[in-house]
Amino acid sequence: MATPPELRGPLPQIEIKNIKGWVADDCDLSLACRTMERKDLSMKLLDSTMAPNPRRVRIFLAEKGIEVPVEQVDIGASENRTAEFAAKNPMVNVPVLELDDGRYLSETVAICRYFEGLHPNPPLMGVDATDAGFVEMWNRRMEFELMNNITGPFRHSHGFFKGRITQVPEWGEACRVAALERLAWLDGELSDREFIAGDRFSIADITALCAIDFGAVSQIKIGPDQAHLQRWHEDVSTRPSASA
Ligand SMILES: N[C@@H](CCC(=O)N[C@@H](CS)C(=O)NCC(=O)O)C(=O)O
Repeated sequence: MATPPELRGPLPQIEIKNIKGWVADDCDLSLACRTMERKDLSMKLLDSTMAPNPRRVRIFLAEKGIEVPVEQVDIGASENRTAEFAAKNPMVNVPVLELDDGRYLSETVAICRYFEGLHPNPPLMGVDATDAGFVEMWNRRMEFELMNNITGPFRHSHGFFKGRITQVPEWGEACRVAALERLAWLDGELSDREFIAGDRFSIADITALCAIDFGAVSQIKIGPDQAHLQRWHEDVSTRPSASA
């Protein structure tokens, strides 16, 4: 077999040392030495099946058909609050993506943004600059207005967070009231479009779904009169990714 042009000529003087995750099959400076092969993919998602934010990443990956090795972090046993975990993410929360180069990427949207860049299809964060702007707007609303208010009562009243954060039960109850108001508002928004950010499923739907499903732990639910929100919830819940 002929040697491809880019591989002809003098062999480069390269020293192979400690390139994390990459090893050469054969280091006798033959052709094979120039073709490095991935041996120990170290990318890993630090996950918790108990929690809504890691679920956002799992659904995002499932929508794109990306498989990433997953490691469960037992947040119930405070495994995320050890010095070892804090060295990976000083915010001591999941999800965290361990990259192949050994760095740790945290924050749900940052992780999703990374995968959107690597695997643009199907687009979940907008198809052009305008669309990306609207998807971002809706995703932030779903985070700030829905996720934060829906998780508020749990964070501020439940034993899980005792000793983890300063709990202010009155604030948790104010969040409950706000969460119910936001559900009513979202029901109206969904009266004239299929998905949260328009006519295409996006990260904003993922955030809203994970927030609303987590509401069950605090008895925050879509109201029986909120037909548009119910229709949307049924649609997005029946997508195969919802079980990720
Ligand atoms: N802003 C972060 C929030 C992550 C977060 O709140 N993670 C929760 C689970 S949903 C967590 O790890 N909680 C455990 C704890 O606080 O001890 C993100 O978007 O990823």
